[in-house]
Amino acid sequence: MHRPRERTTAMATSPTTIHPLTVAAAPGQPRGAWTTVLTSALIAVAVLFVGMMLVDGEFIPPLAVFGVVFAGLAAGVTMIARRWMSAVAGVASLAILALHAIFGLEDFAHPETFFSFVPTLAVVTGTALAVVSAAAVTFRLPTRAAYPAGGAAVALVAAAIAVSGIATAGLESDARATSDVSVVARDVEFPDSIAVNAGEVSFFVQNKDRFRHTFVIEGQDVKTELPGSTARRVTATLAPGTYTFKCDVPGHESMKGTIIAR
Ligand SMILES: [Cu+2]
Repeated sequence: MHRPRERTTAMATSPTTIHPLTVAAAPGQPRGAWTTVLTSALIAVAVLFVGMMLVDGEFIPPLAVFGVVFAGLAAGVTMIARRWMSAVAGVASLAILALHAIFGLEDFAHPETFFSFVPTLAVVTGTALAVVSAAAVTFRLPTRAAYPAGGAAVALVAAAIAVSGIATAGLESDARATSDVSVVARDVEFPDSIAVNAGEVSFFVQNKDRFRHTFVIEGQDVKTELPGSTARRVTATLAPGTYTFKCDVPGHESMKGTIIAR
């Protein structure tokens, strides 16, 4: 009986196991360039999440979890040099990228609030870079673009810090008039209720948080952006009755109260 010798021969004569992370090296670029960029991006995102907690000065469970997960992914990619590990890091980064793209979309329109604009942009940039480099490692793409991609990400974040820093520094709070009704936003909370005299009402809304809020009166066509650490005057004409006011920043659903106009 004829045995398929070719197959055994073929197996025996293929002794060179290609390292999973071996990719075609471009001139001047080391073979593991994408892995280096991926690891750096994962560490940067982990540091960002921990940094956001430090800036806020409090323990925020989701940020702590994300920080630990991304530090773990960075360690995993470094220690487990397998393509599946990079793929896992890529999928996790894509999830965080999607989350921030949805919840942080409005932040991009408001560079005048440094502590909303920069963290959101940095997380989106870092996770996007991680997704791209994880894909490059997983699918063994040429390393030519690795360091330029990393450099572009760093340049983008640096530009965002400069632009947002200037925009934030240039902000001024509105002046308060004696008849204004005071409303304070602090620690992602608004007061539960505000009593006002019906008619033309001027609110003096102070945002005591570093990040942005909004002041919206439902059904009254009143919506004011409240940049971090600033105050805005908002005027509305209110007939006697009750009105719901809120902040409509995604994730700030707890910032809701009632205006009672008499
Ligand atoms: Cu808010």
